[in-house]
Amino acid sequence: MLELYQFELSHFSEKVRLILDYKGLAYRKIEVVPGMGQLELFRLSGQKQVPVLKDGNTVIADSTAIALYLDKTYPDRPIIPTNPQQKANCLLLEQWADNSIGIKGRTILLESLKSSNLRTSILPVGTPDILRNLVSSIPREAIDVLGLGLGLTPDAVRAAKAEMHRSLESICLLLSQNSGGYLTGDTPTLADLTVAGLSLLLKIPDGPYLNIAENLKGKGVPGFADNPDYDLFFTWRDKLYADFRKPHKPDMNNNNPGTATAPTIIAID
Ligand SMILES: N[C@@H](CCC(=O)N[C@@H](CS)C(=O)NCC(=O)O)C(=O)O
Repeated sequence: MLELYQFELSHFSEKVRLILDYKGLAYRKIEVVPGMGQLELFRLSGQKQVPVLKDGNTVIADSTAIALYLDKTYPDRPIIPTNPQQKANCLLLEQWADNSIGIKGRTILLESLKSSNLRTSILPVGTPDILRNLVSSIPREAIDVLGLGLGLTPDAVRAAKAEMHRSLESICLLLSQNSGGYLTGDTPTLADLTVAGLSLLLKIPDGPYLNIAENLKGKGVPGFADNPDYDLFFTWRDKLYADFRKPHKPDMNNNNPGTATAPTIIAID
């Protein structure tokens, strides 16, 4: 069976889970423990980021590479259009969404991580106490310094939020103009699945899709999740989930070292 090395609350992992579900491919989730688990991931894939897909002896890192591999290897329910114009639009939108919604979304989330509660709550359940305590004991000032070191300046956060607003406005315009119901036509493509999956942390889908606390479902980043200007987008996204995303199934046999059986909650209000 396909194996997905992931973080449950990673939006790039969610992009791949949505693609796997859309294509009707069964897979097993392997929750990577931040830090220790990523060393194993490095040994497996030569890099330390999730998602990583393992298909027999084939190991693929990076959500775009995984998407292209899946579409080539499992061509049923294709996600790359054959029509040249639709294909170009699809690939451009996917690349744009990775860099815009994916990367700016992370900046916006990182800013929220300044609260110690939120910082520890996004760690997977299997995270050793020593690491959990270490993360929670980092003072807010140190996070600010770290944040500045990572380019998380107030200006960078403001710019990320402004870009996210422009991105969502553009997506709403595209959706309102496209009678086919999807970004490039009348069936979902890699563009739709990417945009929908990467919006995970802006507003957590309200449904049985993720292994998280019930009270977090439907919650998200204020100013985005509760903004009526984006109702069209989130209604579209939630319909895509209802139509194609499969419910989370607990894996009773997850006993991989360096991995967690389930992620813990994320406290976004
Ligand atoms: N370009 C990569 C980005 C993946 C990525 O940013 N993954 C994040 C989680 S959403 C990660 O693994 N972060 C941990 C780290 O960088 O150490 C992709 O498309 O898969």
